[in-house]
Amino acid sequence: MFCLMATSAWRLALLFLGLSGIILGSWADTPRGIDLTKLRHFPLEKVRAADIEHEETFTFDGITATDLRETNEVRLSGRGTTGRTWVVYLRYISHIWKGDLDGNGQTDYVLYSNGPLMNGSRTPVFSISILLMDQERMPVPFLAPMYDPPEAAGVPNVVDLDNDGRAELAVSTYDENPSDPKVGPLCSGHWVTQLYRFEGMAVREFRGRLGGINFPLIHNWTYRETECADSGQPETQIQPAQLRDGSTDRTYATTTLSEQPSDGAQEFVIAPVNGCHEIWPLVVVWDQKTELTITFMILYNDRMAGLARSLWERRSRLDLRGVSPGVFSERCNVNLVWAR
Ligand SMILES: [Ca+2]
Ligand SMILES: [Ca+2]
Repeated sequence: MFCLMATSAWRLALLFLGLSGIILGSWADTPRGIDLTKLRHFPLEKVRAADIEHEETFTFDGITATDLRETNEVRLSGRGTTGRTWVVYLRYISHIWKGDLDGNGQTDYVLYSNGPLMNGSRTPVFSISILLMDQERMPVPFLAPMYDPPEAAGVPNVVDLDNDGRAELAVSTYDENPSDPKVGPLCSGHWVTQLYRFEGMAVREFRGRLGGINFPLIHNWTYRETECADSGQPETQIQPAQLRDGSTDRTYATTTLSEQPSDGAQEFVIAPVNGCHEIWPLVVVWDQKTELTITFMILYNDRMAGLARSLWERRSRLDLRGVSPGVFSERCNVNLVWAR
């Protein structure tokens, strides 16, 4: 689903474009069918609306954010009310917002970043990283790649559509599965907007009608009459929209690493489970007795591979949450790995 997974497919697509001489647009010039700025927003308080600069340390609410220049990452660290420490590693932070998303009385954090995905014109170039804080002030993470840029005024994706004081998160994704049969390949597709709720220290997809909108909201787009001609006859077979499983509220499978991870590898090779032999985790929680370590996907450093080696050496149990089949067989996208 993510473009990291589809490098080869994109090479083929670019080759096709090069050969055909067609110049197509991208997600930026296709209608999404929903304007997030018009929705009822959940009020968030701004903590910071500027990059954390190289080697800077920034403290808020007892949490310390440090830019680690050598490894191109930002480390957040804090301590729960029981004295247990927690550490979060992520690539970059451009904005920090806070608010009680789930209504449990504890302030949660919404971090906006560039990346971590790249590579291909379908790639969501931003991401929203959420730390839900439990009653002991320990964080539970959630990462959603985003097409929407951060805004100084607020986070348009964090909404309260039913006005109950609890937030929902609207996440839009883009595909090129044909939705218009009368144009050629890469000339049509879908925008899908899925809605998530924060419940029980997890993220659960909501399906149904809320705030006058049916979710998931699927909007077909096509380049017919612009870049792509109407052929007047069926060219392609319509395919369903890609729906993403972004939920983290239940464990889909439990497994272990089955191979010693290689240097720099972002994927985990696991004992096969539910058709997955390799996984790309967006976030890994390593739940140890004295410390909780959370690693968001970071490209171009060895953080995830080093973590995988530690999990391999300890034969840690891995709970997989939010599992979607990958573009290629047996390699799955996993929203959250909880390792013990
Ligand atoms: Ca909360
Ligand atoms: Ca709500």
